[in-house]
Amino acid sequence: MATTTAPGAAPQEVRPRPARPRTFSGIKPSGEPHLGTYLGAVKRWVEMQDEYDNFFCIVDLHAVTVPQDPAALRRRTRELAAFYVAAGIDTAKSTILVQGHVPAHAELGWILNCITPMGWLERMTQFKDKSAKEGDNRERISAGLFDYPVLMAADILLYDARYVPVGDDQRQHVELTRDIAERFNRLYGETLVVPEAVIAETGARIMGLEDPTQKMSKSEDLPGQAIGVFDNPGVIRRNVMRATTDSGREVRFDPSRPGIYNLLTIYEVLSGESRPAIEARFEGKGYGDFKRALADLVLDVLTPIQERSRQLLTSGEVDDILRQGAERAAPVAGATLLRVKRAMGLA
Ligand code: ATP
Ligand code: LTN
Repeated sequence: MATTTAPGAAPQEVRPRPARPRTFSGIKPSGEPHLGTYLGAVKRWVEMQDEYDNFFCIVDLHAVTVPQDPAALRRRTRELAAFYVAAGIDTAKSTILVQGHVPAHAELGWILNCITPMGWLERMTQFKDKSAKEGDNRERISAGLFDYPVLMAADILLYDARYVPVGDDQRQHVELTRDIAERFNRLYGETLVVPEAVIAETGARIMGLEDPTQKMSKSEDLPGQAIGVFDNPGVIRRNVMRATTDSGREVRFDPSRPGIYNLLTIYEVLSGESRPAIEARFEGKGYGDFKRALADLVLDVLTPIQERSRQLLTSGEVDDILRQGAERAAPVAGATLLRVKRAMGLA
């Protein structure tokens, strides 16, 4: 770890200087994690983790911007942590933490609220989309949903993260984080590291299986839209076979055919094969053969992850990982918070 501060000790004012550049990213425990979250986020984290000093978060405080059942939230928080580990996040290289276990997130969130103009938040497309789903009814949309990107900025800035590996839908929130950090630094002097989004060229926007014009999402109402990473094999196979495709036959990467293009993209990211190699493999075969091969591939990847997740959850290992994660994260976050407070005259 980059800091020498012992867990529980008073945070020191020194800026933590990690030997490797920092990364920070997170996922909400608000629904079942799906293949889009895996391909757009977790798989990339696993691939990048050797080069960086990583903090991967389960952002429970973001989940409660919309109503959550308490028991389900508790269960999903543990399951998501188990999924991170089972998918390959190595706690020797990366810290896994629950956002709500480190109070500095909420505290810096409040402070940054006070330097973030309302106008910046009003331009966030995710807020516009999510509030449109509620009929733009201001009585039903929480202030937390509006304010959500400021808490995300606090998450990232607390760890002096240089890189934020996310899916394409989070690009605007990382840009906002940069604006907030720059504004803080202008107002109070160089204090915060200005981060950058890291977005893959392929797989950063996996589309739904039923409606391939919409992002695969856990808050979608269409039952076959997402492949849940914990779904059972029968459900996964059925949903892949039923995925919406056009009436063509050729298995080719053609962006004007969004259904088959999306399935091929999933195949590409999961297999690591090149597009020409994939097209050659399915030359002369129909959509049915391709879908069967895709379902096999998805199951080859997800089945061991599901088994390992189950072990981590039943053994209680995941709870130890999260306890240790909070202990490692708290001093790093605490040091940044203290720097911010000193700069503003709050400490
Ligand atoms: P919701 O749609 O309910 O807001 P979500 O399904 O987008 O949730 P998040 O927790 O918001 O899930 O996303 C976690 C990470 O996964 C983010 O980095 C996000 O960009 C990425 N991600 C989510 N969905 C996709 C997708 N369909 N394709 C690629 N990346 C995705
Ligand atoms: N807003 C993100 C989740 C998120 C996040 C973060 C991602 C919260 N804090 C910090 C990266 C870094 C989402 O909706 N997927």
